[in-house]
Amino acid sequence: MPIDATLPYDDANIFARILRGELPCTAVFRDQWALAFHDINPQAPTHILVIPTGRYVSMDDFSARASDAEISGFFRAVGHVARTLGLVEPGYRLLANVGQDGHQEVPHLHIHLFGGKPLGPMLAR
Ligand code: DGP
Repeated sequence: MPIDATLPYDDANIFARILRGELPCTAVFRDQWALAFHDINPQAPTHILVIPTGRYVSMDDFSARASDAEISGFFRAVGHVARTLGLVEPGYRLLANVGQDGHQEVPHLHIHLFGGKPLGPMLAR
């Protein structure tokens, strides 16, 4: 079920539990600002989720409340992960779902990083 992105942060959400080490993930990168790990239900040969280490529901919440250091650290981590995984030369796609119409299912900001094959147009036509 998609979430309401205007609700307060829920510390019991699945990505909060992964950040605290209560649930496993297959991590590819972690620093002060971000954690990147393989999506449990990959939609492309490479499907990584990059999440901020701070408590933010969505991109809207993050852009409104995060510090400049958190924002720059997070987006530098996204770029670092893409470069490290060799996605830049063939190309890749970033996606962040927000709220009900965006069909966001986990209420902790996450950027999907897809690659490893030609991905086609962004939306079905
Ligand atoms: P979204 O619809 O943008 O909220 O996508 C949520 C994604 O999170 C979806 O692609 C599946 C992934 N996901 C959900 N639960 C887990 C989990 O426990 N572990 C991992 N690695 N990914 C998960």
